[in-house]
Formats: sequence, C-alpha cells, structure tokens
Amino acid sequence: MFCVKGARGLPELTYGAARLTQPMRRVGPRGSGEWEPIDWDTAMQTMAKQFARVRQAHGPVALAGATGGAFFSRGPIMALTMRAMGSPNWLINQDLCGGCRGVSDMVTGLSIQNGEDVTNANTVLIVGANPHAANPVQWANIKAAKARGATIVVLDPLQSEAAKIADLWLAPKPGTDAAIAMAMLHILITENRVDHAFINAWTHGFEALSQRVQDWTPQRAAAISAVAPEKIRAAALAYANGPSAFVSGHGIDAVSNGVQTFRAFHCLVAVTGQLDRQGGNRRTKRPRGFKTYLDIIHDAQFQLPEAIASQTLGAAQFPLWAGSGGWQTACHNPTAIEAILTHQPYPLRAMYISGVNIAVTYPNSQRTIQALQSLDFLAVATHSMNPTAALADIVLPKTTTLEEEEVTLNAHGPCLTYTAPVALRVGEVRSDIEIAHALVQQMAALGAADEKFLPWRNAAELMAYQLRDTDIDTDALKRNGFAEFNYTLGNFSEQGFKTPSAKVELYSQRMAALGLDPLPDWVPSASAQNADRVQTEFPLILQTGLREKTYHHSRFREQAWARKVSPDPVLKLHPDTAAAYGIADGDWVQIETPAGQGACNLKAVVSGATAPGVLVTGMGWWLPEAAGPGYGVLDVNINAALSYDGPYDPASGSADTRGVACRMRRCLDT
Ligand SMILES: Nc1nc2c(c(=O)[nH]1)N[C@H]1C(S)=C(S)[C@@H](COP(=O)(O)OP(=O)(O)OC[C@H]3O[C@@H](n4cnc5c(=O)[nH]c(N)nc54)[C@H](O)[C@@H]3O)O[C@H]1N2
Ligand SMILES: Nc1nc2c(c(=O)[nH]1)N[C@H]1C(S)=C(S)[C@@H](COP(=O)(O)OP(=O)(O)OC[C@H]3O[C@@H](n4cnc5c(=O)[nH]c(N)nc54)[C@H](O)[C@@H]3O)O[C@H]1N2
Ligand SMILES: [Mo]
Repeated sequence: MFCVKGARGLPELTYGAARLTQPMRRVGPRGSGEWEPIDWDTAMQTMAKQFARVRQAHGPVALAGATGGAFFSRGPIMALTMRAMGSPNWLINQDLCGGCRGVSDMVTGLSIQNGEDVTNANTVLIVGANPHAANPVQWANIKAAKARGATIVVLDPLQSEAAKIADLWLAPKPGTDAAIAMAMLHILITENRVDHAFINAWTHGFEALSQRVQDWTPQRAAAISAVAPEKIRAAALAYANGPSAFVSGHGIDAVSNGVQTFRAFHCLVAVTGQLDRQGGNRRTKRPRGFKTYLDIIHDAQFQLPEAIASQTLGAAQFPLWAGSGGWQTACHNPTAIEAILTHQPYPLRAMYISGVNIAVTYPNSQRTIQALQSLDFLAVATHSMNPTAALADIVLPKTTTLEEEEVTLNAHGPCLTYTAPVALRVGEVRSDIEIAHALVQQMAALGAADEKFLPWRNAAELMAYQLRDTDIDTDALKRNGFAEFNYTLGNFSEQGFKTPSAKVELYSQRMAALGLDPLPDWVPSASAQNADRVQTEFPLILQTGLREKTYHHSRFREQAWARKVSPDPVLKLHPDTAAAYGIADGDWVQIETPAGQGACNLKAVVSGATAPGVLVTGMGWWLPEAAGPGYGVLDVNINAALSYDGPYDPASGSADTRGVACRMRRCLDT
C-alpha cells in the first residue's frame, strides 16, 4: 500500500523550493533569519570547535543530542555520537509517543512491540489507536479481518473510523482504560477463562494479580469509566474468545498513568495465553545474528562507564527510562530542557538536533524555545527551515529517505526491510551518519571524542555491521526490498523473558525494587487529580495528537496539496458543547490549560463523534509562510497551550498530552 505522504510528500520534500541544500551559519542575532552559506568542512570544524569548547568549560555531560528515537538509524547514530564525546545525554520522542507501552513491555517481559497478528485473529481489541490515519497497512488488515468475520472491539472516547466498524465500541472517559482492563481481568479470572498452562509455566505473580483484581468488579470500573458493566463483560468475553490481537496506540500512552494502563492490558494478553501465538501478539522475532538499532544502543562495547551513564538527565528520577537501565537509555526531555535553563542538576549548554522539530512537538513550546535560545551552541540538521532550525547557529542540510539507504527490522512482517537510495542527492546534502562521522572525527582531532563509539563512516558500513552475523542474502534483500526469515511462535524456553524471574512478570520485581506499584492498577491521571480548579475554571477535557493522513507531525506543512486537504488546525467539539459556548462550525476558538504558558487557536469542527465536554485536536501545526523564527508556533500549535511540568508517570516520566483539563473561548475576530 502507498501512503499519500510517501507518494506525494516525500518527492516534494526532496525537490520542493523549501529544501535546504547547503550548510549555513548564522550571521545575525539568533533567530534573526540571517544566514551565510558555508562549506561542509567549515561547518564541521565550527561545530567541533564549539562542542569542544563547551565540553572543556562544563564537562562532556553539558553536550546533548536530540532525535526521534531508536526505530531508525539516526537514533543509535545520535546516541553513539554523544557517547563518543563522553556524554550520555540524548533526547528522544518516546515519553510523548510509545514510551509507556515500551516501559510496560520491558518490565513485564512481553516483548510484543508491533507484533499484532490481526490477519489471523478471531478478535481484534483496539485500544486508543487510530490506524485509519496512523497506520494504513494495519487498517487494511483490520478491515480484512472484519470482512472475514472477526470480532472488532474498540475502546476509544472518540467515534473513530475503527469505532464505526466495531462490533463492540466502548467509549470510556479519557484516561480510565485501566479500570476497564482491570475489570476484564476480574471477569476472566473469576470465571476461569484464563490459560492456566501458560500461567503456571511462564508467569510470575498470578496469585497477587488475582488478589488485586478481586475488587475490580465491572460495576466499579463502570463508575469510573462511564462504560456499562455489560459492555465491559462483553469485551472481556470477546477477548477471551481468541486467538485475539491487542492493538494499542497513543490514546493510552503519553499520559501520567500510561505505564499502569499498559500493564493492565499486557497482563490481560499474558493470562489469556494470547502471547506469541498465531492470531495473538507475536514477540519480536529476528533473523539469527541480526543487530537492531536498540541492540546497538544497549551493546556493551558502546557503553560509557556507569558513573557517567548514571548522570543521564532524568536517570535519578526515572531509572526505567533514562540511563543504562532504560528502554532506550535516553534523557527525560523535560529534565533536559530544565537543565538548559536552570543549570540543575548541571548545565546543558550545547546541542545537536537531527530529525526532530522540538520547538513544535514538545509540550510548552515557549519554554523549549527559550531553552534553545539560551544555549551556547546549537546545530540542527534538517531538510527545510522550521521553528527549531531557525534558532540554530549552524544548519546542516540533510538527505531525505529517497536519497538514503537503511535496513530495519520490521516487527509487523516480521521481516527485514531495505530502503534503497533511489534518487541522486540534491545539492550538498549529507546523511546523518556521514555528518556524525565527520563530527566525531573532528572532535577526536581536538582530543574531545573517542572514535571507537562510532566505527562506521556511512550507511553501507553500518548495514554491513548489522547483517554481518546473519545468513541473510544481502543482494536479495537489496533487490527485493525485504527479507523474510524463519521464526518459531511460542518458543518460550528458547527465547526467554528478560525479567528477574525469567518469566512474564504480572508482578514486576523491577517496579517493586524501585518502590513503584508492582501490580497493575487504575490510577487517575495527574490532570484529573487537581480537580478543584479544574472543574470551575477548566471544565473541558482536551485530547491532542489525533493523526491526519496529510501530515506526519510537523512535516509537510509547506506543501500545497497537504494544505489544500487539511488547511487549518482544527478542534472537534460536540454540538451540545458548541451550543453552550455559542460556537458555530468554522469559528476560531482559543484553548488554554491550567499550567500552560500560552494559548492555541483552532478552527471549530462541530461533530457528534466526540463526547460532550471532550475536545479533540491534532498536533504539529506551524505556518511555514508566517514570519520566522516562530512561524506561527505560538499561535496554532497545541503544545503552546500545554505544560511539560508534570506530574509525570512515575515509571516512564510521561506528562499528560491528552485528557488534559482545559477551557475554551471563541476568538472575537474570526
Ligand atoms: N498520518 C500520520 N500517521 C502517523 C503519524 C502522523 O503524524 N501522521 N505519526 C506516527 C506516530 S509517531 C505515532 S506515535 C502514531 C500514533 O497513532 P495512534 O497510536 O493510532 O494514535 P492517534 O492517531 O493519536 O489515535 C489515538 C486514538 O486514541 C483515542 N484516545 C484518546 N484518548 C483516549 C483514552 O483515554 N482512551 C482510549 N481508549 N482512547 C483514547 C483517540 O480518540 C484516537 O482515536 O501514528 C503514526 N502514524
Ligand atoms: N501535544 C502533543 N505533542 C506531541 C504528540 C501529541 O500527540 N500531542 N505526539 C508526539 C509524538 S507520538 C511524536 S513521535 C513526536 C514527533 O515529533 P518530531 O519527531 O519532532 O516530528 P516530525 O515533524 O516528524 O519531525 C520533523 C523533523 O524531522 C526531520 N526529518 C524527517 N525525516 C528525517 C530523516 O529521515 N532524517 C533526519 N535526520 N531528519 C528527518 C524533518 O526535517 C523535520 O525537521 O511529537 C510528539 N508531540
Ligand atoms: Mo510517535
């Protein structure tokens, strides 16, 4: 299947007028938009000199990188580049993305990231995911499953496209899914609809879990979630009528109670024996000997001494997240932003950012921008100018996917996929690994980096390293674009569980050791907790991040076709809510949250798909045509209205980016 963004967005990103093709150095004040073109040698020498200077003055930990995460090669490249310079600090998106799922997956030992076998499932349980827009291939599989008679169960407060085709749609109050999952566990355990063979052989803590769910009657869950007990029961029985695939998404992630929510569902997967079987949730499989990007990050030969790794910003508070014990080892982002501005716990003074647009995509855009403004040095690699790159001292022009090659383990296949460079490079653009290699080399020449951490000069060398110990035919992989491999389902004794008990931990010993609740439970999200002010001044609930087919987060906003399809940042609201506020379809409204520094302006779409009092918007908006350096980022970007201050999920460090209390007013001049 082709996604419109691949077919249309990528060529335009590569060949459009906005493409940057040459390195640039800032000549005016930061953010003034005054640049001079420079050559690559000058760019890399300047960057190395500035990084070395900061390193000398404040120590290596004062340097940080930022990128999306370890799902593409730029993740490990960024992590290893920083480690080469002696810093454990790199920032990723995951606390805002799939981080709660990742941490739960890690502590329970399931290893089921993206292994949903929808194609062979009898029941598909979709919780907080919108594959219609966010995952078109999976959406096609879900529709095919529906057509052949599979039961589709959807948990979503919004009447999503998935909810529309569902056999059973549960619309919980935002942030209450864990209560439903606990009640589903209650029903299936008390009615003995669980897989005792699997539980006895491969799980740890079933007794404790049974005790915990004892009080979680459907009635109790109904009182919290506003979903009728009969519907919860029907969902539980449908799920037990397997094989069942659990499809989860952002709707229950990136919130302050996300890890506990995911653990409740992950326990449900385990006790019903839906793990690693046909039509269930497959554990990550790989060709023997293949090194994934996560493997590289955790590889012993690329580790800094623990005394340094433990200084990763956020590791003290969130050891399951940041530092060597963390899922991807990266920083806790808000802790890093605060370190820039407050020098606590130590100063962070220079950054290299590639492949993220954090001035738009991190909550509290004002504070992120202030932090970037205050750095001693900032280099940004990007395809086109954006609100993050506009604040840089050096801007580096990046290759696009059309010009790059990469091999990735695709858990959905499962297979290896190979992306070929299909186009000649435009101008002087370079790839992430070429930039990183040159930077580390220049830094090493100044005595400020150790090249052993990044032993590859280009993508081909990295790929050869990943494939070195496999028996994959590289030529066939390149020719076909993918390579399947043999794997076994349910091979629990061979492919064990990476937990202290070497079993699936329904009761997590790692969580217990850290003083966190070892068992799953429903806990109210942080936003739901400050109820007083919330109910009077901020009576509405805000959902952010709903995906649109036209955009990938902040990308493609400069493209005419995308803006034609999705011209404005929109806010969906229920007709009753619209009437109560005197808002008509098409009016511009302004949204504020209790702890946000600013507001966000959005165009109202009155829709029965959302519940009364629940407002739904997307994310990633900025206006390339507006004046820099902000490009509208404080006007139309929802993160200008959100805070990044927490309270955070105690395990993943995620802040609430949905289910946030808010208020709304109609803009007068629309
Ligand atoms: N077109 C497009 N596709 C993308 C992206 C993109 O930007 N554009 N981004 C990619 C990335 S990085 C990600 S992380 C994924 C995200 O993709 P998904 O995980 O599918 O996330 P969303 O599209 O945000 O959909 C989340 C769903 O959860 C629902 N929801 C909100 N709150 C709750 C709640 O409390 N409980 C429940 N049960 N549901 C809730 C929302 O109504 C929505 O239907 O998409 C990926 N795919
Ligand atoms: N309020 C709120 N905030 C959110 C979310 C939400 O739902 N609500 N969603 C969160 C989620 S799930 C995510 S994943 C993040 C996304 O946040 P980001 O990762 O920041 O979003 P993008 O717009 O995809 O990143 C854009 C940048 O990546 C660069 N880029 C694109 N492709 C490549 C490449 O191949 N190589 C390199 N080096 N650079 C590339 C582009 O030049 C562009 O500057 O946002 C998070 N923020
Ligand atoms: Mo994401």
